[in-house]
Amino acid sequence: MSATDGGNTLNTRAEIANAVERVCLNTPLPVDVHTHLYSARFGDLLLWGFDELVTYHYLIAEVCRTNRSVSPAQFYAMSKIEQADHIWQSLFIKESPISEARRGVLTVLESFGLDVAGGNPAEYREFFAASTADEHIDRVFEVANAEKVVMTNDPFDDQERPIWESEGPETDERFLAALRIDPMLVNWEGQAAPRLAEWGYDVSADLSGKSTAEARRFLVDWCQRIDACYLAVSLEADFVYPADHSSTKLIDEAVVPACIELGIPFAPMIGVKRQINPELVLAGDGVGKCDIGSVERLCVTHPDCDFLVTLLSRENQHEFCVAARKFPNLKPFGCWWFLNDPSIIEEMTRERVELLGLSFVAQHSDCRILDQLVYKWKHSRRILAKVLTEKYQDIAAPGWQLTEAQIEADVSGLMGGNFLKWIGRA
Ligand code: HDL
Ligand code: ZN
Repeated sequence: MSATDGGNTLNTRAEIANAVERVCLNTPLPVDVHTHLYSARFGDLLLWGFDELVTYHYLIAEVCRTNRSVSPAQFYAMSKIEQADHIWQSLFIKESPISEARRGVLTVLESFGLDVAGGNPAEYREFFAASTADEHIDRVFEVANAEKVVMTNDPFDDQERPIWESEGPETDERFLAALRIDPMLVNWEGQAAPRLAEWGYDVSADLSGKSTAEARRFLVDWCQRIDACYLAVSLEADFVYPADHSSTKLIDEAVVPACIELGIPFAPMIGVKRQINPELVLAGDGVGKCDIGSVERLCVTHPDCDFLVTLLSRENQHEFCVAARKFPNLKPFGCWWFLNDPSIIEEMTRERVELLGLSFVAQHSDCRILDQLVYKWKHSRRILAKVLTEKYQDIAAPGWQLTEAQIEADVSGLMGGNFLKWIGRA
């Protein structure tokens, strides 16, 4: 796209700033590339509403450190409503709800036109109770100005698997599928091999015989069953590739060949330290710096496979950008989990633009609760606007001519449009 395509040139710093903010706040979100949301047909796997929003595991971690009069065990023994009331009192009423996860709840309530100052959970519960899941999905996608989200679909989940087996691919076009295979690469012997054998795949715990060919067949079968747009796994901070470990053999002989055969990216998400505090259950995971060399070796060993990668540690981000400069088949995405905070989103987005231009996916929400789609993107859009205003003003200074249409194309790409083009689903 040339500088003069698509309308009037933006001539001043103020015109650029206004245009960038307008575009970032109003461009439809083409796709949120990683969420834990589900379409309505998955029933109670889709979480939404006040009590789910307030008992998000990020807030469970915060309440367990803020109000130690209730132990994690006592908290988890409560009902969902008791948990929500406890968090609301501890984290919103008794002290300022100033953390990002608490601020997000306020943004959601305001976005639905609810009385934030009133702080009345009964009113909030009444609002959500008045809608069906289908109605609320429509509302959230409209308020968030979102077009699509990618789900996290786990064939090892006994509640989710039968729905795919009986009903086939997703019919709600707003929900794309991604196959999530943690047990295969994290616990092949104890978890994945027995299940695949149970499902009729000729595999063994020691990966002998046809095991990797059969593991590949399982992946192809499921990616076709759910029409997966990528194949994902969360790997711990100590993940190493290659290694004398079943994960290397499975990546080389099953995962990568399946991705190449299907024409979809492999999406390793690396850096979690699982259950550093088991008492916190889902809120008990931590973060660790991973070996960027393993990412580099994956990309150089498999040049015909595309890698959609996110790393959990802030300390990995600069070397991650440098690695992405070296490997066209490596696309960084999002500010994942503990990085999804304004100060770090700004730092990461700035260094990614400076080193990668527009060839990355700026953000994903990681939403577990449908309503979070509203706040996670509302917050990120503003930060994207702040960074891009500066960067566009920097290139306009020596005389480069900018139009709003060009900025719209850039922003839509950064918000997931370039991922959809990359996988041929734009
Ligand atoms: O493994 C993942 O996909 C992570 O995003 C975890 O689900 C984590 O618990 C989370 O929700 N992070 O935001
Ligand atoms: Zn996630």
